[in-house]
Amino acid sequence: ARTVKVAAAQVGAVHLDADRKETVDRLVALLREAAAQKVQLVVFPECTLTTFFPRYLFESQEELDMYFEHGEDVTTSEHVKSLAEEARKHNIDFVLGYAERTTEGTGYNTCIYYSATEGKVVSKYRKVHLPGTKEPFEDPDAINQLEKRYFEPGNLGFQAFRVPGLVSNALKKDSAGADENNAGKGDPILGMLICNDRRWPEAWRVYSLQGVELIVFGFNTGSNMAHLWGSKPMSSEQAEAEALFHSRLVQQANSYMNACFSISSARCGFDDGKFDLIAGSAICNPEGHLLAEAKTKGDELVVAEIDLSECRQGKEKTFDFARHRRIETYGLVVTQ
Ligand code: CDT
Repeated sequence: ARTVKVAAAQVGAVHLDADRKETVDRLVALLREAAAQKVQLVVFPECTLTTFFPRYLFESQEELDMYFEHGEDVTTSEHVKSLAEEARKHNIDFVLGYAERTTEGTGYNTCIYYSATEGKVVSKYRKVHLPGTKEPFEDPDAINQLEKRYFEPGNLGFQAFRVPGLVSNALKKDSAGADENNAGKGDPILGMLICNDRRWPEAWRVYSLQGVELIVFGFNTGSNMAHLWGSKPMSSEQAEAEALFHSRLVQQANSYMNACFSISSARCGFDDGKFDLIAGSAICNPEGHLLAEAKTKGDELVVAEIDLSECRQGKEKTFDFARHRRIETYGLVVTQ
């Protein structure tokens, strides 16, 4: 068995004027709760440290920059430092989403994997699929989604990585490459996505071709994004149910089709008394079944024990990509 106890640390409302330290204190509280339950890996949402600011138009660069973390390593920044210290203390790994401003000044929607065993960030991912528009909607009632204005598409690709220290029986010699033939041996192979990426099968498949056993992602999904998605008019209850349905659908279907576990973590609730975000943080197995799901729209730890060896059936039998894929017929996917 390759057993790991994992959690989605769902984070409820974070308002525009939220104090960064108070927000991080909430994350530390979730991490402590995880420690009490002997969790080994905690996944925090997309842009966890602030409200989901791309819904606002900022004319001033200075004001916008307050929502970004500056520099190479977020875990050494003033506020996040305490989260990393807490993680080392309890020997818990974590994934954290945040808005990154590089030293060259580029903005990315980023997440990192922090390994408590290594005491450092072992992988970084920058969101590839940026939804929304560069210009705000003219309709004053529309909810903006200005990610294309504030971020560049991620430039790090979908790089699978090994995580040391998570499973006790991982043999060093088997931990060499993160690739299809090495799945199920050595340290676990992980991949990270961010929010809208979860709706793109290509992103999952590029990871599964590297033998990924667990894909993790955070999200901020509006419960009624009619302007963004051009969906037909429906009641706010129906719109929220539909958004939640699609969120579950893509997580469950892609976990099954790529023979991997997945953890999704929501930034949710009612931001600024106006913006409603769906919850539904969940842990899914490689057969596409949800093992645990959030029950609230607030701060909540969603926990499950997963056995990564359960990926083997899909990877070696049901799909066995090397044997059954027909790449000579897939050209259009990357040429158009
Ligand atoms: N953050 C993000 O990528 N959200 C998109 C849609 C916008 S809803 C705020 C999503 O795919 O959920």
